[in-house]
Amino acid sequence: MTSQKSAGMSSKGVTVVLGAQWGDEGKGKLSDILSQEADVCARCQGGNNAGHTIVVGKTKYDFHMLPSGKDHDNNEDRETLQDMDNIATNTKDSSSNCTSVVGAGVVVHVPSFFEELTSLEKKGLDCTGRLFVSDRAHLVFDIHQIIDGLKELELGRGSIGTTRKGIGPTYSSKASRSGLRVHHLYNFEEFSEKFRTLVENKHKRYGAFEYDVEAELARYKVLAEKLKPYVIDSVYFMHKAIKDKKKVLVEGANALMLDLDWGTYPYVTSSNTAIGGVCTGLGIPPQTIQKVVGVVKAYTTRVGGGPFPTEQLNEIGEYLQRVGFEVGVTTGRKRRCGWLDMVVVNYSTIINGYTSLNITKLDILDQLDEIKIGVAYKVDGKVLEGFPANLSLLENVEVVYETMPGWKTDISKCRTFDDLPVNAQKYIHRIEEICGVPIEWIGVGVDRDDMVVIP
Ligand code: 2SA
Ligand code: GDP
Ligand code: MG
Repeated sequence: MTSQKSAGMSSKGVTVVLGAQWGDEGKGKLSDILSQEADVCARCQGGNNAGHTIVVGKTKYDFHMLPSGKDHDNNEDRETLQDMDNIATNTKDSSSNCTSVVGAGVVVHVPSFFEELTSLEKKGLDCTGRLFVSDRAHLVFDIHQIIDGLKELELGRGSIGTTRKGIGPTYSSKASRSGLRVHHLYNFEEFSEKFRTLVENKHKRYGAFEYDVEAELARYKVLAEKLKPYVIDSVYFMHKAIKDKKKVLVEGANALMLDLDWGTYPYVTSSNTAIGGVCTGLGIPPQTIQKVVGVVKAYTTRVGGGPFPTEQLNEIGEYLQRVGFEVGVTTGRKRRCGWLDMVVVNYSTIINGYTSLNITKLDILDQLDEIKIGVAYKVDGKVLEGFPANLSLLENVEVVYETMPGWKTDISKCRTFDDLPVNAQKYIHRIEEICGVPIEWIGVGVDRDDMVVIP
């Protein structure tokens, strides 16, 4: 294997975890592992469309809008960071704390924020004093969620298959400069006026639908006060954390192939899920980013509509769905499944510049006789150089596969590369060879500890 200094976060600057395929690669699990050495874990884009599952011993946590990196074990002896200045001056052992930041690029549905928080707290995760929300983050309202559903209905058979969490309509409001941000909540007169205009304009576009504006405003008056202790100037917070050499982890949501610009448009989400979204969503300069980890599932999944060249609409796809328990964390939809597509991983590597990879769910392939890797796309017998922008072309590519023998062995107890069966090692080597990025972690099970670490 390509040798690395040490598996973990970069010793300086910002470490970023990004999905390299269509999402659900297991970013949450890696973020959780890294958060044990992080001071700050931030989300930079997306909203509660994301679903990150973390398993620590017998406890399963589902994160949607909140960053997964929370150091779930160490709640009891933890010192809390009560305000943004403490982050800079606090010099205690960083392994006992990780503060979460919902960055400016995230879209926040405040009622869901509190629902998620309550459900995590019920599982014993105390977020007091270590969870903050940017005052620049845009607000998702129920009206955005209603419109998400209406837009999908309008699209009919060509629908995107969104999570209906209002993500697209909220980013639309942001881009058309009619959105409301967290700070607007604290001038409630201005907030109310803008909110009424927003609703009025949506009715003009989508016609009559039930929406009680005054009840919503009354609800937000209460929510605004409840949210107040969490609201910060995240630009200053992040700047100070970086300046004071805190270990900062950025947890990507969704994935490269769902990026608004680089994904399979229009079958994408509405934010920049690629590396660019880290800078625009957190207001941090690119040179602060020292390490970019690409998370790659050992096969491919996709939830929602859109082309998927290596999809297996057969017993292999069914096997991967069943054994990999490929079900949406947010919507409960079955995920579509297929072979690992290295054309996707290579494209994603070019854009995100991964410094290392985490291959996840290798254990799901344990029972297969042979395993295929998509290594190229052909059109009219010619290999394509890049990844096609045109979906009609993408839908008609012929995938060139390499076939490798399976290992037919339970790998869940493997903890070092040498523990893996030879055929599993060969599969990993081949991935590394094709994309030219060192592999630092290999997931072999759901639990935090089920990870082969390559130092
Ligand atoms: P949206 O709701 O506007 O962001 O949907 C647009 C497309 O983005 C896809 N998308 C996702 N794909 C994979 N995982 C996601 N998170 C959940 C999970 C999804 C779920 O972790 O399982 O529970 O269904 C996610 N979020 C958005 C979506 O399917 C559309 O294709
Ligand atoms: P994310 O959106 O990228 O954080 O991924 P999700 O949490 O939506 O989906 C990944 C699923 O796979 C979760 O249920 C994880 O618990 C699980 N998972 C992550 N890594 C592994 C692994 O290496 N092996 C197995 N069997 N499951 C894993
Ligand atoms: Mg997910």
